[in-house]
Amino acid sequence: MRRVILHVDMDSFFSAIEMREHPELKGLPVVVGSADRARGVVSTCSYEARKYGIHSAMALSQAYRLCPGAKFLPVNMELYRRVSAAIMDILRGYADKMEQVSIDEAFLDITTKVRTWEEARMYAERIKKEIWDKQQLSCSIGIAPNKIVAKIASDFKKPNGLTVVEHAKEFLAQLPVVCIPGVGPKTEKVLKHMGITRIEQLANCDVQLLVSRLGKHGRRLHRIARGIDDSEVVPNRERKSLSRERTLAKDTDDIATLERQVEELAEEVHRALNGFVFKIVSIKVKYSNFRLITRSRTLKTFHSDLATLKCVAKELLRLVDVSKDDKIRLVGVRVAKLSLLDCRQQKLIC
Ligand code: TTP
Ligand code: MG
Repeated sequence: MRRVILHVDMDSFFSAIEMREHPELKGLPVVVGSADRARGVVSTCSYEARKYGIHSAMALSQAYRLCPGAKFLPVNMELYRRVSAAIMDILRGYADKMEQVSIDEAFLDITTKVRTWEEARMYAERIKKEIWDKQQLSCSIGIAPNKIVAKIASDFKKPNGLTVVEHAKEFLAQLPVVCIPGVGPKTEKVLKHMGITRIEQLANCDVQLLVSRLGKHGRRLHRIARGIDDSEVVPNRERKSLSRERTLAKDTDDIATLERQVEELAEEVHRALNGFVFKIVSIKVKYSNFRLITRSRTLKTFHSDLATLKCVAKELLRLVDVSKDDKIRLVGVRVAKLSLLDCRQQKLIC
């Protein structure tokens, strides 16, 4: 067999934990969100609450209007992190390589653990059973020859799903383009204008046309649509840094332009962080004459928020000399000393 990648995503994670802790909530619409109901947002909600149209990131006030009878609970992050750590410990035991990508999801490379796709299915059943027996929580699992398809597959039959995909391209063909991680409303709209709503249409579209409308993102989508993704499962302890850089359309000495680029790159880096915290922020600048400099700052503590990343990156940019004779052709933003926090012990797990 080629690679066998398994993606696990816990079902309605925060609310499932609350329902386990408070069995009287079983079967009810449960909404977990910030304590402030007037201005807060929904972190997640039970599948019963989803029937009312409630979803993550919705204003709590709106959730309340949609279902006044729902049980509203504040976020108990310490508890969720503790449960998350216990689940990740279970998963680690099943994988050649494991990469935790958020509080409730992970990729496992199980290539050497199974010989057939049927064995892979049974392997996943064992994982689901152990998580249920030890934590009384359900999860959904996708198994596929690569990471992206495994992730799409875990979302295919939620909750408590198990989807094994042997032939990536065929599986993807009939799905809507929004099933691809990273296709948000903006990309969906562009694709719709091009007459593309299903992944099969994306796969059959001319790649140059996609690139002309969506830039690099278009090339990535075209590969995914054809079931291609070579990215490896990277064990967390091996992920040391993350960076994004961009060659500017035109060399510039305009600080506002450079700041805007740095902000956008910080946003990209932040999206890719996926639950990691960072301690070092750096920027990289290449001048028109290809001279390269970097500026770095080590923060006192670990941070996870975009505001800090943007702010430090822009401060570092201000340390860089820019003039008419010394224009800039490329900027980059990097974070390093990455980690995932285990709140159980308030210490780093990798
Ligand atoms: P998800 O896995 O996206 O959602 P979920 O586990 O609640 O539901 P699903 O069954 O669809 O997987 O996110 C995991 C947890 O992360 C979620 O329980 C709460 C938290 N979260 C937020 O706090 N805000 C958000 O906007 C999202 C999407 C998640
Ligand atoms: Mg989940």
